[in-house]
Amino acid sequence: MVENYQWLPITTHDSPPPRFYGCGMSTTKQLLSSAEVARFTAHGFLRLDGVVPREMNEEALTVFAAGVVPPVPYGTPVPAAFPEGSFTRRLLRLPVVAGALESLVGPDPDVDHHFLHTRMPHEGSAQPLHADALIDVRPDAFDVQLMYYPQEVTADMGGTLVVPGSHLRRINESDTGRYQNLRGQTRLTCPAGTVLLLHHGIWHGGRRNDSGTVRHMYKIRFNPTVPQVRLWDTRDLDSPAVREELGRSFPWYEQATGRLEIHNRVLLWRSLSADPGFDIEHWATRIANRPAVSAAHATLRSTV
Ligand SMILES: O=C(O)CCC(=O)C(=O)O
Repeated sequence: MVENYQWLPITTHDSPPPRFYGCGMSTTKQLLSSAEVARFTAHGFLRLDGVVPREMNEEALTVFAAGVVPPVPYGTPVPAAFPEGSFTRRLLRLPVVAGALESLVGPDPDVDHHFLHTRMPHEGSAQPLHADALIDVRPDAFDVQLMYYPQEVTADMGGTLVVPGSHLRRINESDTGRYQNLRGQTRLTCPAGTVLLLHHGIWHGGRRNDSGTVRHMYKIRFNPTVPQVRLWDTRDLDSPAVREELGRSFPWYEQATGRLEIHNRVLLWRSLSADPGFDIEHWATRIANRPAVSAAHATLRSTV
């Protein structure tokens, strides 16, 4: 049975040529480029392949075998949630992880919650498609969910299904569960030590594990504590690659309604890049044009 209607395999479609950081790793925080943040803004996630060193993956698998992670109260700052020296603190300090996270959610985010997701061998069922938590209409802020895979995830291990470009279509948690397959959905296969960073609104779900191996994924949700404005390396802000990423369509988008996704993306990019005039095909500019309202404001201002 073919589960996915992938238009391209996840490894080439969802990220530029995978970035492998396993050996010879720099100790300097590696901020994302504008093109990478634009890609995240369009896709709703960013993939960092094999960025966690082998020894840490082995350590994680030992810790995760117990099946639980210590509870963290909602909204706890990272240093209080994960003490110095703990596995999670070291994971978050890896330069590529730290840089990507800071680029999206800023320095010193709070931990919303964390959870160890385990899919048992031959478990017989998949998780319905969902977005985490309540419907969320914030236009200029988002949480980031980190998903960490300590082991190689092969096609039969029930890797996380993600619907690229779904994060700005506002839905309520599990109401998407009735959708079985969407064109362009991707089911993760990845090398050990892979990290995904996802917009909180992304539609996703754990798939059925048909293998004989337990499959772990450790998820941490982060809340920003600063405005999410130009937090990345903005040197390439005017590069054509940025506009190219932001104009991307996805196979499941409807001919007309799909434009709303790009419109909402434009609004998010205006906020992230502090560029209130940014647009694609004049869509956001046209429907924000209200001369009567502007004239009324001008009159009001001139009379006070
Ligand atoms: O197990 C997975 O791959 C995904 C689980 C998940 O993200 C969830 O339950 O929200």
